Amino acid sequence: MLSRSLLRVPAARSILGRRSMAKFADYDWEDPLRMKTLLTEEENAIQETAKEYCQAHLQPRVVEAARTEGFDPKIMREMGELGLLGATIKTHGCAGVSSVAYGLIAREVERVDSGYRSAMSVQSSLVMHPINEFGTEEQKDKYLPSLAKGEIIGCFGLTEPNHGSDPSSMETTATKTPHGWVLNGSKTWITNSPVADLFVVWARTVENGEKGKIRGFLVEKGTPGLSAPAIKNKLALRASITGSIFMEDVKLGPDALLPKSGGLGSPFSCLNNARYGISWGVMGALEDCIARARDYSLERKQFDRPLASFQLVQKKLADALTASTVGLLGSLQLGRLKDEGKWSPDMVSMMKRNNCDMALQHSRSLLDVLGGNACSDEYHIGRHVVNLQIARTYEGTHDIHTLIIGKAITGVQAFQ
Ligand code: TGC
Ligand code: FAD
Repeated sequence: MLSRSLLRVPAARSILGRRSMAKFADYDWEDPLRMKTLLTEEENAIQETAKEYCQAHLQPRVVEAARTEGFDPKIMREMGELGLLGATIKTHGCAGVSSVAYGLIAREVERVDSGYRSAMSVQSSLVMHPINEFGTEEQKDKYLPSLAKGEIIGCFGLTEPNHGSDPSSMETTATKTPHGWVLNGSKTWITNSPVADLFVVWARTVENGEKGKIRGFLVEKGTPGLSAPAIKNKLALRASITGSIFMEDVKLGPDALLPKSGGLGSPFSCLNNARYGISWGVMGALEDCIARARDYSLERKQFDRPLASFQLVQKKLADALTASTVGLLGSLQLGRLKDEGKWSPDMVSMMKRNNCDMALQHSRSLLDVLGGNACSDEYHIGRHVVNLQIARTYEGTHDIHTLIIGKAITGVQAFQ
């Protein structure tokens, strides 16, 4: 027994009294915990702009694009016109918005398809960010404005055929010569590479026969020795284009080096931003699955009742909506911390891992609601499910992020 009843405390009495008489707020299944009220006016407006574009211009294209593996590069120009590319950068014609606004853009793009979000986040976080962070003023002036407008497309080559989770063992080399650098090696599973005008390639430097640090290089399309064939017949992310990068004695001038890059921390700093964006994006894909499964369950009848009236269907919707609501609030808090400079990469790993896992688990469960129609691409959820398996894999697999978080908790490294 409490020695002093809570009800004797005047403030508590009045709170409890008010609560018992209160008229509750309406429950909005599209925003159950009123996340909109935590966003600034500007962030809400940016989300609305992104949503209008994505629903009017990307959604009508996506089924055909996924069927034919047909990525339309015009999409990058359209996104550029709206200021969706490199949106957090404050100079060179970029929008200079908050990290939260960047997350909201990723959420709206991936509500349509993870592949479109991939194309957008590679351009923004993995190409424009390293140029802005590690480049010279000349490199920034030369590339950032046209990347921001989507006039040129970029890609990011870190993964190699023999080294995915462990990029520190990469085999690609950049050998110093009297005239600059010579690149040799290959990269695989590279988003945008077959349509890229500009390649950000990570390579281990070799100077006077000695291996040095991993550094970033800017390679333009058409440079002799460079090729980037597409990887066809993918099972997922079919609306985005993915390829290899082959480099055979690719000769570059000294100005191809991103001079402020040095060590694995440089590509990882790009991944922090992209992983953060993915944590928002996959929640958009899950929200789309929830909306579609809900509509379907209200329309479709079995045993003379709408599917929505069955408890097992309601459980799937309730579990999925709880996961998307909690995941979005986690990403929002992470975004605020990022903007205040109070974040760490381990926090990003936590939200990337959790949200990808939740999105995959619950979209998979909602696919059941469609019954046999799950088999048809016109119902969209199946496309999200296969995409989300890869969102859980790229930018660090689920298990790699488990080990990053485990190391942050215990201080003990468990990678090898
Ligand atoms: P480790 O010894 O832990 O670290 C090496 C150096 O890097 C620094 N570092 C970071 N810096 C900034 N941000 C981070 N997140 C960082 N993580 C590590 C670290 O401080 C250290 O610096 P220094 O100065 O002491 O040398 O590295 P490790 O070799 O043991 O590797 C650790 C591990 C496994 C976590 C890491 O290699 C990893 O994250 N692997 C996953 C690889 C990955 O995420 N690849 C993504 C490829 S790009 C992609 O998938 C694009 S998909 C795009 C799309 O379509 O959306
Ligand atoms: P592996 O590293 O071989 O891992 C295989 C399995 O082993 C995984 O389950 C992994 O978790 C597990 N594993 C590995 N090491 C450990 C360990 N120490 N402990 C426990 N388990 C472990 N890369 C780029 O550089 N740029 C891009 O633009 C890009 N886009 C991509 C687009 C698509 C569509 C895809 C599919 C991939 C893309 N990637 C890109 C590559 C992606 O980042 C890698 O696939 C990913 O990092 C995993 O590497 P891997 O495929 O070599 O798997």
